[in-house]
Amino acid sequence: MKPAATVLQSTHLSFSEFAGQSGQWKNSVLGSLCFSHPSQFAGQDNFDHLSGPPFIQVPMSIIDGADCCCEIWRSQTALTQGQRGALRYRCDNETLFGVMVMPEVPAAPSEQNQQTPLQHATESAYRQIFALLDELDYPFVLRFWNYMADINGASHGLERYHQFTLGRQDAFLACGREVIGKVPAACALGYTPAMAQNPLIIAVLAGRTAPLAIENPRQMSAYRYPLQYGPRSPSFSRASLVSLGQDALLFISGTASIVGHETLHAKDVVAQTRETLANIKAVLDEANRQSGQPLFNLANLYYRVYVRHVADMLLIREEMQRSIGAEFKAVFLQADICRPDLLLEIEATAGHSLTLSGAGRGKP
Ligand code: 3EB
Repeated sequence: MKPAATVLQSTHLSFSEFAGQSGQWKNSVLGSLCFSHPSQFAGQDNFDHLSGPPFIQVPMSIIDGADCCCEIWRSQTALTQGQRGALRYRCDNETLFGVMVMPEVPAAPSEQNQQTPLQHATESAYRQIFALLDELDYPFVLRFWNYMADINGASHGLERYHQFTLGRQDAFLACGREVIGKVPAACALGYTPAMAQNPLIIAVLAGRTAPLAIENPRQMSAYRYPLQYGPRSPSFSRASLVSLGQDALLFISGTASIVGHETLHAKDVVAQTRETLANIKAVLDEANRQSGQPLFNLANLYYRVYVRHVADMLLIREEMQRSIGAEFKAVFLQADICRPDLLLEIEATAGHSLTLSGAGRGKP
């Protein structure tokens, strides 16, 4: 039998359950992502932003799975923490979790080479993250999470998501990172401008053992997307398969109704859901093939579903039940997807070490 103790665990709790944990429990937290309508973050000041575990607050409303807005990564071993500018992190011997909140401010005149504020914020954030990973020797990114305001908007003649992919790839190249092949799993979503500064919000999980970058045979690799999707191809893989101790963790990137490089089923949310799940299934098959064991299936994933139109949620959930089975663990959030014709995007995590508290139904 596998020992119960694991290196890295993920737990899903409500914000108040999280805040109410003991100091000792919080000391074991590497970092977390909390999703909530901005008004719900108010009054959560009992959370010590400076000395507590690094976490990001993503201003997206929960549509379903309401008790489960925080994804919390914990470690079994001793942690250290630190800060470099706006980048906060905690790490154990194997993994580092970092968070960064970057306001969009125009580039200083001296360094201004016609970068838009979002492009500049993105390149700067990614350069700082890579510098920290190099300095502390966590060379391999397992997963990036990216959230920005108004992702479908445009300025300076460029869609904002494309400004982001431009700044991101420039930072990858400047920091000697590969932009083809061995690229990290990621997601990139939009939130409704809600806060004073509407910053770019990034979380990163990095490690010391190279993950396997998984691609999807049904989809063109995103890093090979043609120019019509922006001046730079997005630097992410479809999933990363990570070995930590005896555990296998799978991070499935944001996945949508894209086959080849084209969006399918514009305006048909049920068909987009079915296609998205077919893509996730293909990624799982690929992960199982590459790990040589049937470790992963649709029923043992933890899903985060980003829904453009709140009213579509029930149809999406019904279609997920048809494809996965009646029982699955998911949180549904309202978010904007990077292509205007995409109505949803689904990401998922799987791993033997995952502690899943049932999409909010169970207590920790
Ligand atoms: C897609 O497949 C949908 O730019 O980091 C999914 C996951 C998407 C990650 C990213 C974008 C990103 O192209 C969009």
